[in-house]
Formats: sequence, C-alpha cells, structure tokens
Amino acid sequence: MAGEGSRRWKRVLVGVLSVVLLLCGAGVALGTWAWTGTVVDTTGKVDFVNRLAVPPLAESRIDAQGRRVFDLRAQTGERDLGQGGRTRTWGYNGDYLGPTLRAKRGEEVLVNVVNGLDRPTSVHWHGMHLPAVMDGGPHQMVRPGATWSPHWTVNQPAATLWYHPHPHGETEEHVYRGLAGMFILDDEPASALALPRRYGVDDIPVIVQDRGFDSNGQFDDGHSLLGGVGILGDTLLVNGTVGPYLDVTTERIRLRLLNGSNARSYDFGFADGRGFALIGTDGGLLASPHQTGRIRLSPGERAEIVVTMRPAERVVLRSFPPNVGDDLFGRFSGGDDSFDVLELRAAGSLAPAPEVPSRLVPIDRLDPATAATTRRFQLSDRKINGKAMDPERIDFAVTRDTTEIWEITKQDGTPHSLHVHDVQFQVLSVDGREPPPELRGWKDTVLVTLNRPIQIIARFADYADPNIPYMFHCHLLYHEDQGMMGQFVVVNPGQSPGRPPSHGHHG
Ligand SMILES: [Cu+2]
Repeated sequence: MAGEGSRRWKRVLVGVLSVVLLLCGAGVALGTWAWTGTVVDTTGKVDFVNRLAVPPLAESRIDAQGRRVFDLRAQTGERDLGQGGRTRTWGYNGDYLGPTLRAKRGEEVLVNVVNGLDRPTSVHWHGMHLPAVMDGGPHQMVRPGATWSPHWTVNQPAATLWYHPHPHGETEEHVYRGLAGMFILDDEPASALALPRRYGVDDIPVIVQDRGFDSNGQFDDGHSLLGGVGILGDTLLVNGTVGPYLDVTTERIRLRLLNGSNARSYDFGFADGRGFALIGTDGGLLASPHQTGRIRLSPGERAEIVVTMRPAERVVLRSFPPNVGDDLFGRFSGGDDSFDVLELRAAGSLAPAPEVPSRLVPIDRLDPATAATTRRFQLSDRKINGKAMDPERIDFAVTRDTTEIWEITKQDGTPHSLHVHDVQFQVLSVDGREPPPELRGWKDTVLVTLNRPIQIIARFADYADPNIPYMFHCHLLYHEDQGMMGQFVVVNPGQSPGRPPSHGHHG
C-alpha cells in the first residue's frame, strides 16, 4: 500500500514537474521569440528605387516692416509610400513634412501658421533662441482654422534647426503623421567657409524617420510591446521617400542629418566603412571638423557631415546598432537594429570641391566658474525629479543673462534625452570626463545614458517673461507626452515667476 501510494505521489510529482517545465519552456520560447523577433535589420535588403525627395525651400516675402514672412499651413493629405495603398498623412503646405525655412542671422522673421487640421496643434521652432511666447510650445496652441503669427529676430549662429508640433500629450501623434520640417539659419562666418552650400545640389537635408505600416498601408501607431519607448517602425522614410537614392554630382557632399523619428536612435556611418567630416551639430558648426566613421543621433538631434565621393561609385548611408543608453534591454529600444538609409550615386565625372577647411567657426567656451547655479535633473519613470509635467506649474525661474549648469542623470531602463528650449548649450562633461568631439559644439538635445551623468552649461540671454514658460523634456515623444517634461521661466533680475496662462490658451 505504502509503495502504491508513493508511486501515485511520484506520478503526481512528475505531472506537476512536466507542467512546470512546459511553462518554463513556453516562457523561454516566448522570451526567445521576443528577444530575436524584435531586431530589425534592413541592411542589404533595401531597393533604392526612388529619387530622394528634397523639401522645397519655403517661399518668403519681405513685409512693410522689413520682416521675412513665411506661410505654413498644417493640413491632411495622402501619399503613395509603396505600401499597397495611399497612406493618410499630415504635412505643412503639402501631404508630408514641410518646406525648408531659411533665414539669415539678424533678419526678423514672421511665420503665419495656419491650422488646417480638425484639432488644435502648435509649431515649435526646435533649437531657436526666441521669446517664450513665440516658441510654439503647449502654451501657444493654434485652434483649427486659426492663424498664429510668431515673429522674432534671428540671433544665433548658422545651424540646422527644425520645426514640429508640440501639443501637450499629442506631440507623438502629430509628428508621426508627418508634421515636421527643417529650418536652416545662415550667417556670414559660415557663408565665408569653403563648404558645400548649394541647397538640393551638394547641400542636402536628410530627415530620417522610421514608420510602421498596417495591412492597409496606413501608419501603424501601435507601441512596441517591450521597451516602453513608444513607436518603433521597421521602414525608413528619408524626406518622406522610401528606398531613396541621391544623384551626386560633386566630389564632396554635405548632408544635414536630422533624426525626425519619435523614439528611434541611429548610429550613422557608411556601408563601406569610409569616414566623413562631422562639421556641425544641433546649434551650429564645430570649431574644427571631426573626422569619424560614425555619428549617433537620438530623436531631435542633428549633424552636418561632409562626405567625399569618387566618380561613378555608389555607397550606402547606413545606421548601425546604436548605443541607446548602456541598457541590458537596449534591444527593445532599437539598440540592436540596423538600417540601410540612403544610397549615394556618384556621376561619372564629379565637379571638383575644395577640401573641408581645418578651422570652421570659433566657439567661446562657457566658463563653469561664471555659473549662477547648478541644477540637478533625474530622468526616470516618465517624470523629471519625480514630477510629471503640469502646464500650470512653473518648475523654476532662471534670471535673464545668467549662466547655469544643469546635471542630468537617467535612472530607469529606457533611453531618455534632454532637450532644452530657448538656448543652445555646451556639454561640460560626461560622467565626469571631457565630452567626446561630437559633443563639443552647440547642442540643444542630448541622449543621457545610464549611470553617466551629463553636465551641460547654458546662458539664458536676452528674453525674459515671468509668465510664459519654456519647456525642457525628453525628446522621445511618447515620454514627453506621458509627462517627462518641465517648465521654466526666464525672469528679469529681482523679478518673481508669475503664473502660466491656463492650459489650452490660444496665443
Ligand atoms: Cu525618455
């Protein structure tokens, strides 16, 4: 009896163990599927059959007050992106993306922004130094059918900036549907340099965005299950072109790379391993070119590079697996993904181009000894310093014409960046060390990696307004929408911060 009983228990035990093992097996299989299934690799698989679209330069006129006036209209549209149907899109003055705005330092610009959508939106001038009320953040919403006409004097170095919507809680969707464009600034020192500068010929905007498509060829805005960064697509659009190639007619070509993606970071280089000259970052040209083979860009960041070509050759601009933050689970944030981005096709004979100058523009280093204060920001759980964005709350006030050091750390398992409105900053240190060459120029957005605090320094010059805040936030748009954003005002010396206008105020 005892033997039979123990045999029965043995059978039960074996049964239970089998179920446990089966569950473990299923778990491992699911884990393996998730681990291997999330990697996207399009290298060698892209048919470069479409000529790269180059956004047109926006037309402008000079008004009676001498201001350069642009017109932008946010509208719906549709475009054949080769996904088995016409994809419903949004764009400025067209069906997808917008024209390239261009202005010179010293000019006063005015942009008439018309909202042709059926919901409120805004247009933020990313990287622009301007009064807070002109900034186009969540406090300058434009109602459907309304026109918003911000104006300001361009007073910063030549740079590759951009514009995109910034409605609180909906930026991810508005940008994903196609609302974005480039804003190029010129100045005399940059124009005097022997750099490629013929727009659309040897000076090319390259707006890189990842998109997913559903079975009807519509944008798939589903979030990736793991990783928590929002939307990661498996198809690249460059200036809205799928499978793009660019005909090159000169020995050297300047690419203005803009990561216009919602959540994805890239590590750009060339498939044949050739190097290039990094000449500029977010807020302008570097002091001297940096010869490198790779440049990593997180969402919102820009880089200007000059590539040398030989006659009749073809080379592919590629994105290699980017370090998205030293995370164990970086794979789920696109950290193991690779893409073929754009094929450069050189003509049989190329117009000669001068070598990239060894000196570009002087950059005065901001002196940390002059900083009025050091602030610390912890990015984690879609909050900054434990607080989610509240449009009614001013987080702090900065005194106009003072310099501040901000120290940023990241504490959770997903990538985060910090984008600061109003200023271009300099990176003082990364994990206590000198920043690498690609972080030694003007920046407005920087990727923050785990356990490596980044110190930045900025001067908050010219504009003060105690009531209208500037934003600072993670530029992974899902995180921004979720509340990883704060507000600061710039006040005159001795002035107290006021109250922001109630949310939804239509400037
Ligand atoms: Cu983030």
